[in-house]
Amino acid sequence: MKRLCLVLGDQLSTTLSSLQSLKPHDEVVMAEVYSEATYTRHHPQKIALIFSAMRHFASVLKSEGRKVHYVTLDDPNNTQSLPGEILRLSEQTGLSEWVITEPGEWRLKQAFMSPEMSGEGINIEMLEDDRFLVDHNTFREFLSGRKQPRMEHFYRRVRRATGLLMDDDGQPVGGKWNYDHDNRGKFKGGDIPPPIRFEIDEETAEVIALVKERFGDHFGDLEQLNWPVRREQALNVLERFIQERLPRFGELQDAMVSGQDTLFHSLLSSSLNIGLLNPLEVCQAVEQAYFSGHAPINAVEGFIRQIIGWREYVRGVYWAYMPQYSERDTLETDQPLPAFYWDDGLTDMKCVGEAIRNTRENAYAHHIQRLMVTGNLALLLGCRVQEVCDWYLAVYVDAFEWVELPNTLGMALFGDGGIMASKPYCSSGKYINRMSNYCKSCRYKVNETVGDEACPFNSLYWDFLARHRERFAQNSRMGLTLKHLDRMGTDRLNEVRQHAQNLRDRITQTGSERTPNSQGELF
Ligand code: FAD
Ligand code: DLZ
Ligand code: SF4
Repeated sequence: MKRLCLVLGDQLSTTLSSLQSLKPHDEVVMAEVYSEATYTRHHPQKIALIFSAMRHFASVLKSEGRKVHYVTLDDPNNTQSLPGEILRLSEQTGLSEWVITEPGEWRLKQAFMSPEMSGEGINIEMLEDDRFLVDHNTFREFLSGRKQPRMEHFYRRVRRATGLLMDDDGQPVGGKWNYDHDNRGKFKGGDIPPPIRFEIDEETAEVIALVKERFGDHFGDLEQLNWPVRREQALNVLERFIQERLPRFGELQDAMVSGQDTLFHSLLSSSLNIGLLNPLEVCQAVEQAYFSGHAPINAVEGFIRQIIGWREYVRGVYWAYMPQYSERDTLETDQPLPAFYWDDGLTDMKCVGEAIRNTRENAYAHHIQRLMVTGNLALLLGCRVQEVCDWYLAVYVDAFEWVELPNTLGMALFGDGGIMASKPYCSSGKYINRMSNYCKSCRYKVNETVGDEACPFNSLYWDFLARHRERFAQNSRMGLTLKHLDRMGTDRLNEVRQHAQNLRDRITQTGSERTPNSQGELF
């Protein structure tokens, strides 16, 4: 019997399980729909990337002889939702048998498996997404019986299972599983290779115009689109990363530098997440750079750990704990996300302004900007978890809920109470000063805690610890930090907490941490 196969905007791999299962006469459906483009207010570059990559992928399938029903956003018959398009295309073609690779997000899986579909006589076979290295059952088996799951244990299993960076005798190459200790350098100079700039082809230019017209009011610039929309471009980014950036990737993985938005990072997340590249092929290419002597072990191991460790781990956590996971809020947050998250012009904090500018201009910020600048600040302020998660889902080109949610709710906000992180990733301005050159050109003084010139991270950090003292006292990894807090003394702590409270009030009332001048003006 002839079947239809729905391919989603982040399933652009010819090796996709659903595509592999098709017979020559089966047909493919791809649809640009408003409901996906607006379920959160995605950055315009993200929408343009997905639409352009979808259009290019449809051309690839057609060139291979596959019949593709491609529904554009402005098709007058478009129902503007994916379930709606399943029903419409079924009626149009007279076909009711569908095959879909499991979507990356829980909400969409629910929508496809809903009784409404079967009630309409639609039969959907859902296949596993085998572009990931670890399936749901294997991850649940890893979790079972563990009170405190740890990424490191999981990572070693995946190393063994894939054989990546493993000796013939089953030992890790170089003798150690993890070289993170060598990966905490500050940038002290040297050339930083610029990212590749892609030429905009006709297809992409058309999409950019469409997105500007329909979604131009979303946060984010769309002057350029430098994210790969075709597999060949993604392979090009991979090759350039290995040649130019990988050797220093490890050492400078956590560094931050003013005006340097990408440093030695790979810029591969969007290509991996929408399916232009496969994680195993990426890791094997990077592993080869170690064996050929091109890149050191700390860089190669550090990179491979991000992909077969963190990336697979967050996906496992997402599917093991959803849908309850998205409701978690261990630290009982109640503050609004500051207005400057949507407008970098509203803050004088250099580190925050840089991260948000990068986000606006490129739909990108590297990991430490996401975790230790914007994530850390939202954590210290006590911003409402759901609001913060929605921001991260909207603003990054690589954001899909399966990867964004555990990283934001779990890793950055400690909202899951310790599944993703054994202790909160919280810090004062000291950490940012150690890892960056931001503080040198910031209007705030990183060594001051109270007063108009004090770095806001400092008072907020101590206030955060004091606010959650009782809870953190249960966590053995927080012992030293709490000792520092206790050493502060009550009077000083009260003064610091009052300063933090004033800051929080000002941010809520004015959208900025700036102190108004004598005329009450902020800017
Ligand atoms: P590199 O630094 O070059 O790292 C290489 C690859 O490792 C990345 O491409 C990515 O595929 C993988 N990786 C690294 N860290 C992680 C991680 N923690 N989780 C999953 N994969 C990882 N990543 C996303 O892909 N989508 C998101 O929506 C996303 N949201 C995040 C939100 C927060 C609050 C934080 C702290 C991290 C988030 N990350 C997310 C993880 C990470 O920041 C990005 O994957 C990375 O910055 C992408 O840039 P890159 O490709 O240059 O990465
Ligand atoms: C992110 C996205 C956007 C913006 N638009 C579409 C679309 O029009 N059609 C489509 O099939 N997929 C789109 N996507 C990707 C989906 O949102 C993604 O497949 C789900 O979030 C599951 O990960
Ligand atoms: Fe950020 Fe504080 Fe440093 Fe300014 S002084 S850049 S606010 S850490």
